[in-house]
Amino acid sequence: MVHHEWSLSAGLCHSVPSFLYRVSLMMKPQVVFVLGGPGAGKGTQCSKIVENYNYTHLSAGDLLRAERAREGSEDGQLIANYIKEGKIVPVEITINLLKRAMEETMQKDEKKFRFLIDGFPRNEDNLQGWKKVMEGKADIKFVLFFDCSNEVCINRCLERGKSSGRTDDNRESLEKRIQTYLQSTRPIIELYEKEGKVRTIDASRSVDEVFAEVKAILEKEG
Ligand code: UP5
Ligand code: MG
Repeated sequence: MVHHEWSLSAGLCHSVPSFLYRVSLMMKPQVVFVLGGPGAGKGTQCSKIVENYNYTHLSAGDLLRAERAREGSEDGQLIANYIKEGKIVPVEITINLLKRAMEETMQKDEKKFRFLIDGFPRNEDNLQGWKKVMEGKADIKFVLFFDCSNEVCINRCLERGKSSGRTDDNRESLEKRIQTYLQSTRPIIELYEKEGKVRTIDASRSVDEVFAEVKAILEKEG
């Protein structure tokens, strides 16, 4: 009897389950983590990706700087201190900002479910915080890793510091940012490397040369 009912509806609604399956996949955020040293070009390349592909760029650093500037923010002072010292803000703050930004984006337009999460996760605390809040709720497609020497990173940030107004684009903060990157962020990239999830790009070349490689990776990954 049960079998009979099932076979009747199976013929009738043949396309419904696959449609629902597609919708459920569409609704789940698809995430690319974008990592690399300070000034490696994460933000620059993410902007170019957004111009050419259907991705939303969320820079954890930009979200933290906006929260730092927000009047009435309880975390503003803490964020300011951490950024200047090149230290990584406790994940409870960052993950809430990221989650809210993702939700707001998808509420406005449900087709915007692809995200470039730039500058996160930077350490073990970030990784655990992501897992606690987002595991099962978003898929990590891969990690784009912009690889370049510390020297190139420092020079780019010092150059930008002439006009950026960023409190951490000075030699003293940069030394600390580089140390944090080497000690805390590289091990996270290595963890993803072991899972076969890292796509490494030589970020020391020109913006256009780097982007050509980014494009090749995105076309391949689909
Ligand atoms: N430039 C870019 N590409 C170039 C190229 N190929 N050739 C020549 N020049 C190039 O680029 C940096 C500069 O280089 C620009 O002037 C650009 O024109 C030029 P950009 O694209 O801005 O590089 P990006 O990698 O984004 O550098 P950024 O300084 O943003 O990297 P950081 O990772 O240091 O900064 P972020 O904003 O992510 O974080 C800042 C701080 O916030 C952290 O140190 C930390 O304190 C805090 N933070 C957290 O605590 N938690 C987080 O999750 C995120 C941040
Ligand atoms: Mg940036």
